[in-house]
Amino acid sequence: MKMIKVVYSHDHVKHIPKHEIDKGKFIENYDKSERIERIREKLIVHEMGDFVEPHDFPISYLYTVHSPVYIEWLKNKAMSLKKNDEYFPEVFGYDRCFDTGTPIMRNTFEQAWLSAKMALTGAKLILEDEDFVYCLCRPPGHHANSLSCGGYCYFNNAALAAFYILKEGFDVAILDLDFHHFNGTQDIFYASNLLTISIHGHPNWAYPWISGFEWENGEDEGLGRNINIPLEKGTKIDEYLKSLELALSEIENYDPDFLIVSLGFDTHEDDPQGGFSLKTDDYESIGKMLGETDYPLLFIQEGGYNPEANANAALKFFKGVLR
Ligand code: SP5
Ligand code: ZN
Repeated sequence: MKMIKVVYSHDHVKHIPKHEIDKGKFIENYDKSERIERIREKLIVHEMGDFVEPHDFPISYLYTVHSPVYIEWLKNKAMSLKKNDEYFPEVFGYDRCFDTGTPIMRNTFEQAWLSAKMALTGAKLILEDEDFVYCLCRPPGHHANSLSCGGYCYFNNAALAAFYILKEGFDVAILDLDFHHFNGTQDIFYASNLLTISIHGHPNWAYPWISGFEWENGEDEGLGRNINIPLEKGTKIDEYLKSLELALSEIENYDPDFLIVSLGFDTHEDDPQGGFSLKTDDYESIGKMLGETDYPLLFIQEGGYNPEANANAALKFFKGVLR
């Protein structure tokens, strides 16, 4: 069996958001370390992962994507907290956050930066001639935009990787397969020529509700360079693969040097946050379709909230990719 390079740091387990507020009530936070740990164990047992630690990078890389106002706000807010504090940002204007699922703890800045470094390391490796690299990022990134956190995300890992690749003089596109619309990634590149595509639950019935509609096509230089493919509740693999085929044909027209795939297994039928009906075996066909493209692929982990389903889906997915 071929192996996939996996960027992973065990220190992600120190990111422990305890709660989130759902419909006005405190519930347990869904971003648990098990959702990554089960994937890691599965890849080890099946001898599919060649694991590497994230490298160190200057903190200045954060400023390629995020505004100094936001970076300073997050850093100062985190530093002001005590050991077991969990701060829920004010969503309406005062704080730099757009939902109630994204608490800040004393080490949040550090943990989000660690996750970002995994993505930057992946970008570095893919530029150094790897065909496929998988970054086991946690916390996830695709809901965070230049100015705010949200949806368990603090720094946009995929966008940071994209800027790293651009800076080296190469073209890149971003395809987002997390169940949720990539509102942060869309925002960051909305007026940019860089192609961004997302397949997700329709905002009429799925988080983040206010974005992800088909008519959000980009603006200025980026007009036509953002493509949203919102799908119905209970979407099954046939419909999903049709959408993926459409996305990949757009990417082929654009013809980037590299493709970043924001990967979330919350599209699985057993995911507690999703609403699609993809089965474990389906991920092999999804992986295969991606593996057959001509581009080096950089996979960035986003969501997926059923640890067991994540692990099973990831195994099938990478079997498909490596075929
Ligand atoms: C990275 C990522 O996947 N973030 C997703 C954040 C979604 N949070 C939504 C919370 C509100 C919906 N709660 C639905 C619970 C269904 N049991
Ligand atoms: Zn998601």
